[in-house]
Amino acid sequence: MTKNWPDNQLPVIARFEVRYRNYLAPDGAITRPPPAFASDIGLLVSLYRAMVLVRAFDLKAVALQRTGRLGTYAVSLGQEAVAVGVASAMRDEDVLLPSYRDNAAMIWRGVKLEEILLFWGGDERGNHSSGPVHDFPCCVPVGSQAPHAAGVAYAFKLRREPRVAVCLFGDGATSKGDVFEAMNFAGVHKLPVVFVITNNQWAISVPLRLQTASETLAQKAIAAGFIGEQVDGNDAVAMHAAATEAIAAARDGRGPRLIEAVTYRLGDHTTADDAARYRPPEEVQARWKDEPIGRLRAYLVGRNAWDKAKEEQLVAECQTRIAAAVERYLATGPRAPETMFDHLYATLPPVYAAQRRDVEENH
Ligand SMILES: Cc1ncc(C[n+]2csc(CCOP(=O)(O)OP(=O)(O)O)c2C)c(N)n1
Ligand SMILES: [Mg+2]
Repeated sequence: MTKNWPDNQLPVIARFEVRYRNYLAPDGAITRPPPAFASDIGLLVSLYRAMVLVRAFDLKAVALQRTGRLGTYAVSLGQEAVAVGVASAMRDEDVLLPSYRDNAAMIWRGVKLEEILLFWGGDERGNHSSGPVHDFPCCVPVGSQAPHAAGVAYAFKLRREPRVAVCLFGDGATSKGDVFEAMNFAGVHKLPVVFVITNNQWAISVPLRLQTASETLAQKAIAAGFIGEQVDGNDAVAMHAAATEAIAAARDGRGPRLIEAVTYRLGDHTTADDAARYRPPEEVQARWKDEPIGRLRAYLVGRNAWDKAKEEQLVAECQTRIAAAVERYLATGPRAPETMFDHLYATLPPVYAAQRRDVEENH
């Protein structure tokens, strides 16, 4: 009989830890002293305004889809603090690589509401946006923005530019080879890239427990040789703080970082989904108490920085801005069909050039 060796006597050669960041409780109370920037109430108000805007915009986009005036659309209901917290920590010259659910980050960086509507209305002109020209368009293939981000960061390193690639993707994307390959490469080459996982607990109908057996998603960074931190993704202050630190570290040549933003997808996956078919409405209801907008509002009200009149004014401003964007979107005429050939190649191969001519002349 084999002797049962006491393996637990073997020496431990490595230990790892994952830290968790939170400053605001769901009721807006402070859980630990917030970082210095939190005394800049103007900044916190701007984070709040950006979250309120995107939530109202999402509602309108869904209404447009339901009335046949927009294609499939993905709301970010409940997870607004992630994209806003991250985008607000970036510099203009950094590069954003967002997923399809990160409109709030794109809007923060200057993409116009009507451009987002154009894109989801099936018009490629929406991707020729007013955001920084070096930012990437939102990525619909799950996780493929991660290797792009590693490539962008590799270019920054080679050119010795103090810029950072910031890449957002979902919990589901962490099961993709692309994501781990990108993190591995970024770790080896100490690239200036920050990966942000928006862990909203769901990948369409797949819950997190079927996505991974890992205790956290943040710890996936450890295998790639860099720091992974878990953050309360419903706390805009924590998101801004975590992103600021991670981006500064990447810019200073200290290599990549991973942020796991823990939040919850309060809405359907997209307008093509009915989440009630795979998750109990009571689960969703229970998560509303954690949502990020009410939390930051409560904090601001507690500091006398927000009140009912300001809220009413903000809601009215958002409605006016959204209505004007919708008007511009709906007034945009369709493109000529032959333009579908225009943006895939720098120089159109002859076979497509012929097809383009055919479409132009006969349709
Ligand atoms: C490569 C690829 N595979 C599958 C899909 C279909 N798909 C779209 S979203 C999605 C789930 C993604 O979940 P997650 O990464 O958690 O992001 P979330 O939608 O929750 O923001 C899947 C499988 C896709 N878009 N791309
Ligand atoms: Mg998800």
